[in-house]
Amino acid sequence: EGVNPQEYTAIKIQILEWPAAAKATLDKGGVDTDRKKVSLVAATLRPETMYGQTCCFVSPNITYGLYEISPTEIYICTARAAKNMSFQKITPVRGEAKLLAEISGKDLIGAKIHAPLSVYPEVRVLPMDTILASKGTGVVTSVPSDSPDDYATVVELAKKADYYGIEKEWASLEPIPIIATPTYGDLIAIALVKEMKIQSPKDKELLAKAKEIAYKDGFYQGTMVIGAYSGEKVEVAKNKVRSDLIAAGDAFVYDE
Ligand code: A2H
Repeated sequence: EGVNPQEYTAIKIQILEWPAAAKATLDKGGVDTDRKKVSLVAATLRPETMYGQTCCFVSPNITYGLYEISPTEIYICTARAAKNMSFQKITPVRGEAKLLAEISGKDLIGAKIHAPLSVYPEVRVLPMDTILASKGTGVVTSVPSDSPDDYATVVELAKKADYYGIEKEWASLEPIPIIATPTYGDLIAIALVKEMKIQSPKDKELLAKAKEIAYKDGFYQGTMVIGAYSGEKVEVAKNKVRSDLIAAGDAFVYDE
């Protein structure tokens, strides 16, 4: 963990339909999720891009927990994130996060989910090998229009769908223009991946560079081209979109 505190927006991505493997694990653990809202919690630095979510990534190599947040609500994230949340007034009891069940990221793949603000009302959980268990919640929502990492990952998944055990269509939703910048147009991540000839999610150094450019250009030069603040500068719109998500109960502040 770094010395710089990071303030994330935690996005609640509701599970609409469990894959068979996940269902089996929950049944075995005696966890009844029928009348409860269960959400994957994705940590993001770019709440203003949530209109463009096309899937949600988990790591097939991470074990996630289902944590009871209230009698009617359950969050899915890493144990480390749940512990942090318990000291941020997110769980009912300070310092405690009640674990209901553990589930492998692998078993969550294919879950049908609802990502708040996304123009796609239903998307899927897909695998991302580069997720770090030591950062955020271990869950990353995918915005391929604005995140080079996300774009490189969905391209790879669509290309090798069988290998990853997914349906190609799940990784093939069109990226949505969210932000326009003078230099890179309205799909900055795709422009950068092409310009820098990034071939796969394993091109770490190039992706780090692309990420840096996309982040700065989007924030300082970008104008929203979708949503309630279309036409406004990203610098201004970012916090408005974030506040709206929080007010709607679709997100909360998560620090680490
Ligand atoms: B961002 P920082 Cl559109 N492992 O959200 C790997 N990546 C993670 C992660 C983890 N455990 N937890 C969060 N992230 C991603 C949106 C986005 C993001 C866009 C553009 C850039 C971008 C949609 N994905 O991040 O290391 C999440 O992806 C580039 C900075 O804490 C989160 O924000 O600085 C960001 O990395 C947090 O990265």
